[in-house]
Amino acid sequence: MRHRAVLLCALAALAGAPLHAGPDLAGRLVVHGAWIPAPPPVARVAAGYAVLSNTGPEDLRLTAASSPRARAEFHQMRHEDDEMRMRALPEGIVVPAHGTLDLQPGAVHLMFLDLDGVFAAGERIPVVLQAEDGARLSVEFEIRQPGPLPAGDDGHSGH
Ligand SMILES: [Cu+2]
Repeated sequence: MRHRAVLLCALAALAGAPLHAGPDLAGRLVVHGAWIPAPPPVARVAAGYAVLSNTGPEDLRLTAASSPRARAEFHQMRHEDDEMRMRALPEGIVVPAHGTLDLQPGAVHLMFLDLDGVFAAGERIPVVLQAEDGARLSVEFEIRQPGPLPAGDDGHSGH
């Protein structure tokens, strides 16, 4: 009995540990409402949105994101020549000191590429965000059905 309790404690400690050793971003970065609009089953890409809050006194640059379920890149949508275009941000994104950065449609977002399997509504996709100093934070993006389709656009999706 006693051994079992000790083992459970050890497992619980492991489960709470960051995915990788190294400094932790917890306490400097808070992530709220991380979600992914459920992509069509055949899609190979999906976008992730969230509100990132920097609780610290210095700007925080995030330079990388990773997930076991996809390749992840920071992207930006921008209006160019009357078209919305998306470009990768290899230099990363900056969450201002004591401020927030919204990853949202039409703006900066997290792009998931080469999806591993279907991203189905209800699933939670683990993601590790990494700052330029190497500190990391593990978060989960919940896959949700996007808002209702415009009226008249649901003719082919019923079953
Ligand atoms: Cu993108």
